[in-house]
Amino acid sequence: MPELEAIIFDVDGTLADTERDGHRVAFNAAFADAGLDWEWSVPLYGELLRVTGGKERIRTYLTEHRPDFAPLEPLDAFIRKLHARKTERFARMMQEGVIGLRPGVLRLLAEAREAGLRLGIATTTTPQNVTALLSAAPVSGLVDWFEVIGAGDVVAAKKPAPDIYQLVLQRLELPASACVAVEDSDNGVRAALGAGLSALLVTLSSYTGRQDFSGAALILDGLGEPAAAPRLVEGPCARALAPLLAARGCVDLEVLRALHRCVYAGAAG
Ligand code: XBP
Ligand code: MG
Repeated sequence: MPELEAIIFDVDGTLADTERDGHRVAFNAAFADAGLDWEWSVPLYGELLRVTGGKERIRTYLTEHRPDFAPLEPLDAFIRKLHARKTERFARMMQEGVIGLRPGVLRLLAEAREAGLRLGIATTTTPQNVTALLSAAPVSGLVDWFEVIGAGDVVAAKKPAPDIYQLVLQRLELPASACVAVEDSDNGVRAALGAGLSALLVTLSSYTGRQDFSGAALILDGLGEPAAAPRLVEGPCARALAPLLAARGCVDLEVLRALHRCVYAGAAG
């Protein structure tokens, strides 16, 4: 039975519910800054989220919704600049505290750190976005709690490809079986499972409730806090973990250790 040594977190949707009121708004602000009358509505953005990565998302939007659009410069450069503006807008929004960490995130991170577990991040988002989000948290130096931050274009293929998780595991010098991963989306689940991270917890976010999480060990509607327990959704470890989750009242380290045991030793207790 492997020992649990690290927790690897996704960012968007997992550490913070950033897509609808963060990234989407920042994209629209960047479009306006560039003099474009494009507006990504909440439902349209939900469709576009199937494509991970902001630059890739803009490209898909152009192909599918603006086939006649012809920028004055080469398309790659146009998308790069527009996306850079979006990153500026998003980072500023995070600095202003528009979106905070999800309930239970700081509590769990602090508990894991205190217990000597190692922390990592595996995300599709641009590195500046991670720094801006974590720097605005009510704990100074939070970004340094993460030993490895794998983000953005450092890998050739973004989620659902497993590359970003493989990179983070390589940098941690750990096998997948020594880690629990926390995700919120189907693309993230495919990426984590593709890298062998079977001890996988899904915490649903605003856009991801109806997605397919097959293969994830446990699906909840959040980490919860002792006064606001998370709702159990499903997953092969759901039944085994339900009593412990009810007793603890939220996802804490004990629950994560039990999840890890459920996957690797077939037992929740
Ligand atoms: C997150 C993403 C990101 C953000 C935007 O996916 O898809 O593209 O929406 O980030 P995940 P950038 O949570 O699965 O990692 O615009 O910086 O690319
Ligand atoms: Mg996510």
